[in-house]
Amino acid sequence: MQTMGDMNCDGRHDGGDIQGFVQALVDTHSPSQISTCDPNNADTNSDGVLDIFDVPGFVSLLLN
Ligand SMILES: [Ca+2]
Ligand SMILES: [Ca+2]
Repeated sequence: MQTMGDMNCDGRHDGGDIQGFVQALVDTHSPSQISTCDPNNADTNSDGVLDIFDVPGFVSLLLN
């Protein structure tokens, strides 16, 4: 199962993941408050950093 980009670990990429994704990017120093999922799932370009450059990959996962 693809977990990258699945911010709430429900096995799907949809609007429900957006909040967790945004939170992972803006607050990289504390665990997500809305999910027990790994915040590093937001690292869609797998460079080890959660930042703006992960947005295109996340959007792509949502659309596919
Ligand atoms: Ca999800
Ligand atoms: Ca990244």
